[in-house]
Amino acid sequence: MPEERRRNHHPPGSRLGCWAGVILLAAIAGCGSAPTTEDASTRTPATPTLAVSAPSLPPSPTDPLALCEVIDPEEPVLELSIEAQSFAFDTEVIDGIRHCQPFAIQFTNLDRPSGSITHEHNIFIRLDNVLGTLVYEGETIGTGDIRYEVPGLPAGTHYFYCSLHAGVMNGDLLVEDA
Ligand SMILES: [Cu+2]
Repeated sequence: MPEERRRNHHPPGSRLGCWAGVILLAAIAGCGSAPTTEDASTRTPATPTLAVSAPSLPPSPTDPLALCEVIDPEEPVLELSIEAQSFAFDTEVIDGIRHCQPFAIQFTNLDRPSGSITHEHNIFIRLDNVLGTLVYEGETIGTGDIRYEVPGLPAGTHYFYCSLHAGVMNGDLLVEDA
């Protein structure tokens, strides 16, 4: 019997709560809509400013490597080799690569651990110069060697470097026109 009374007691209470909630929601919605409309109308004068600034933005950059995506699958991969020793590459210029020709770099790191400065090296490549788009990140290795397989790059003078010692390990990567 006590349980029956409890069961009877609850429904009216919760129904009342429900109605109170609906009324409250309606009140919030009613209050909320007015300022929103005002906001929209006050914001309207700002729109021309946005329209003016939009054309000054640089055009959306296209993927520089997309240019070389359609290549002859028979195109031979150019094999190159580079050594690193005493925190220097054995060349300051990589050349002989043709426009969009994929190439491979057999990279040998002859430096050995000494002190706290890392002896590990890698080869990164950026289009055009040190500030250009990063188009290749070769895996960092300690003493030993690794083969980097680089996709074709558009013709131009690009920039290669070791990301860990960029100030002293860098050079030009030349890709010829045809
Ligand atoms: Cu390095």
